[in-house]
Parts: sequence; C-alpha cells; structure tokens
Amino acid sequence: MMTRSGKVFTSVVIIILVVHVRHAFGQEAKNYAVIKSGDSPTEIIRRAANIVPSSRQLTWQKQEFIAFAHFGMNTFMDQEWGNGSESPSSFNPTDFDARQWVRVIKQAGMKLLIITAKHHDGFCLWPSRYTDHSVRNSPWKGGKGDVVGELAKACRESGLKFGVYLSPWDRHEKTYGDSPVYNEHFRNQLRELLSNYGEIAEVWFDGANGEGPNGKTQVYDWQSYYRVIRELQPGAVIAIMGPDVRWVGTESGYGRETEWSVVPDVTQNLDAIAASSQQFPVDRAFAPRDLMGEDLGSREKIERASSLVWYPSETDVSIRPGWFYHANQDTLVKSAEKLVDIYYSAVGRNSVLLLNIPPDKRGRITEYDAASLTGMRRILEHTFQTNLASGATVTASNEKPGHGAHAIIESDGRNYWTTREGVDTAAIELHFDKEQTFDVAMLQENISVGQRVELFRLEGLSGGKWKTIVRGTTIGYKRLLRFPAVTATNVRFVIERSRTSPTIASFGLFKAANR
Ligand code: FUL
Repeated sequence: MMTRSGKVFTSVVIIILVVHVRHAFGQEAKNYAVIKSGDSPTEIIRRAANIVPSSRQLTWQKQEFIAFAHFGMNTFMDQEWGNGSESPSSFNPTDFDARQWVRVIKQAGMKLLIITAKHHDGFCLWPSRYTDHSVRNSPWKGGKGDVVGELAKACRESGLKFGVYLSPWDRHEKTYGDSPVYNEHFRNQLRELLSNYGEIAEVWFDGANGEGPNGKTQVYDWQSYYRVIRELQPGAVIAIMGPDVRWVGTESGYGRETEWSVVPDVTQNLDAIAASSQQFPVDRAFAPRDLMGEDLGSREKIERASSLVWYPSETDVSIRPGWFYHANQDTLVKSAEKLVDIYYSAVGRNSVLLLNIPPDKRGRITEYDAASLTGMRRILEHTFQTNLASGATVTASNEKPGHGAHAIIESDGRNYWTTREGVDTAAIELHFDKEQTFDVAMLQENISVGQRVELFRLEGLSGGKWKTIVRGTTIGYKRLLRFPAVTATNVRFVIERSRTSPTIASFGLFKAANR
C-alpha cells in the first residue's frame, strides 16, 4: 500500500510530467494564439505550428466533399437574385422529392447537404412564424409543405449531414435596416432552423450585402447570431461570415497551391481572444473580413501578425454557370472530367469542396447534373481504390519513438509518423518488391497536432537514378498531386522545410483512371 508521502511524491511527479508535456508542445492545444510584442520570429512560427483545429473544425474537414443546393424563389423566377417583391404564389415545385436529392448527393460521395433556407429575396423554404413570405403562402402542398423539414428528414434517414444557408441580407423583410429589430428577427429565424430540424452541421452566412427595401443599411449583430448557434447547435461550424470556416476567395472551384489553415489577424479584439473560454474559442473576437489574397499564411505574414487562428478554407463552386437552376444551362453542366479536376484543386489543396447542385422547377436534380456526378464518382473510385504504396517497406531518416514511418501506409488511420523534437527536415523512403507505375500522389498531415510542412519533393528511383517527380509547398489535411506517369522501385518523400517536427498521417500512390 502506498504511504501518504508516497502519494504526495507521485502527485508531484505527475504534475511535473504534465507541465513538461505541455511545455514540450509549446502550449496547450488551442485553435488560436495571441502574439506578444517580445515574441521572436522563431517562437511565433513554432506557435503557428502548434495551433490546432477545434473539434467541430476537424469533423468538418474530414468530410472533404459536401453539397450545396440553391433552390427557392429564384428557381421559379429564372433569376439569380430576387428583389424581394416576388409573390409566394410563384413557388410551386411539381414533383418535389427530397429523397432523390439525397440519393444523388450520397452516391456522388458527398457527406453533407446545405440548403438555401432563405436567399437574398427573403423567401423562406420553411413555414417561418416570423414572416408571411414563405412556403406557407405558396400553392405547393396547399401551403402545408416544408422544404427544410423534408430535406432534414431525408438526410437523417440516409446518414447525410445537414446544413443551412440563411442570407443575412433580406430584400423583402420590412424591418431590414432597422438594425436591432431585424437582428432580433434574424435570430428568431435562426432559432427556428436550429431547434426544429435535428442536428445541423454547418450554418452558412453569405458575404453578399446591400440595402433593404426601405433603402436603409443594416448593421448586423454577428456576435449575437454566433451565440444562438453555439447554444443550439454546438457542433455546427459557422462558415464564411463566421469564425470556423473561411471562404477560399473564388467561386471557380480552384484553391491555392499554398493553402495554410493557420492565418493571421482574423480577430480584431485581442482582449476578447484572451478572455474567451475554450468553449467559445475566437467567437467573441471574430470580425468578418475578406481573405482573398494569394498569400495568407506564409512566414512573412505570420511573423508580422498580432494573432493567429485555425481558419480553414472551403471552396464553393456551382456545377452550372449559375447558382440557381435555369433550363437554358442544362447543356452547360460541368463534365465529370471537369469536376474531377476541381476535386484535385480543392480537396487536393487542403480545402473542403462545396459543390452546388441546383434542383429544377420540379424540385428534382436533373439527369444532366446526376450524370456528371456519377461519372466523377466513378473516376475517383477507380483512381483511389488501390494504393500502390500499401505493400512497401518504409524507412525514415528520423522517427519519434512510437511514430515510425510505417504508419503512413497503415490504413486504420490511428497512428502517424513524426520526427524527434527539434528535427524539422526528413526523408521517408518506400521500397517496393517490384516496379510500380503511378501518376497521382496523396499526402496527409496529422492536422490534429497542427499544420507544419512548408516545402517538399517526391523522388523516384528508376534505372538506378533518383529523379524529382514533383515538388510542393503546403500539405495540410490533404494534398493531391498529379504528374506524368512514373515507373519506380523506390520513392523518396523529402521534407525540405517544416515549421516544427513534421507529421504524415497517410501517404498514397495511385494510377489515375480516365473514366
Ligand atoms: C453569393 C450569393 O450572392 C450567390 O447568390 C450565392 O448564394 C453564392 C453562394 O454566394 O454571395
């Protein structure tokens, strides 16, 4: 039996160990850091490298590929932006089928569906108690229909997550521009959506903004909106005009080659960050602003920052030229090959791909859109079904005990490779029993401890000679690289620069399928 002094001794040892472990990681795991004026550039970079996603951000990132559905008054008016004077009598889908949307979206490999519950025209796809401008006053289902409700149910039945787009800009609502009154109206609508439709995984606040019907400008009380969301749906990420998910900055579907999830100065009120609890990491301090530049998170940028935050990018793009359905765009649906290219340039560049598929006036996804999605899915499945690296012998120039290099090809995803403290460059070599031919590489960092790799290259050994196959900068959650086919017996992955000990969770080599 342990004596009292023995227990005290053990407790002291545990406390010392805990303090030591925290020290070893530089700080507690947080999704933000405040930079102090005396911090050296080396210290700032180290802190950036130890910033981690919040658990809701990590869950969101792992979805990789998600769906947007722009559907509403604009579908029936054949326009992109309504002015709010449209009549609810125009909204009348002839064959609405939420399960059909969900089937198509699930089969395409997407994990979440976000519906435009209210677009800028103010028309609500659910029977809101706070306005007459909704499905309740439409002829659809005699005013008894609820698009949001049917979709939420269909998603739940099939295991797809569900999210809502609620436009802060409302061109119909009379109180818009009467700021405190409209803010309360907006919170009430949010409460309806977040209380009555089960789990909501993402709330999407658009950046587009203008005057109200009365010519007045609305001052949004963002913080109060965030509080409602955190209270009612603590697992939901708040995207775009919100603290959890950043707009990648284009609507083309093509993300940045160098994409850092840790970016500077998204926050404005440093005292508020310092005072924020872990439950509300950056919310109180977050102030929406544009982050569209090419370089958001380089060393140069973060060394000059006053705060840093984990703020990952989302790439939204429509499968058609417009966000809403227009019959004359049926022939302009992006091809399967184009969608695959977008996938590589969004998911493959450390972003989540949010692909919009606008249902038509029947209330169904058309066969044109469905065909492209099926084609895309087939190409991706054929490409990624066999990881040619999975049978390799793997060695590394440096390994932290318990984090050996073999972890990068283990498919259970439990462990990861990393180096010992203080070792920021390394090479991993894979040796195959027989030559392998591949033209796609997949790399993943273990972002649950931070994003770190800044520069890498891939080399192949063929005919007794090492040749560089491809070079890259950031990896993050996922990096996909395409290159002319290479046949090799050995592959070397060289990390030339990293912000602290690099990590690799997963590594793959594949042969791309064309169809
Ligand atoms: C923009 C909106 O104005 C478009 O209509 C669309 O909803 C897109 C996703 O965001 O800001």
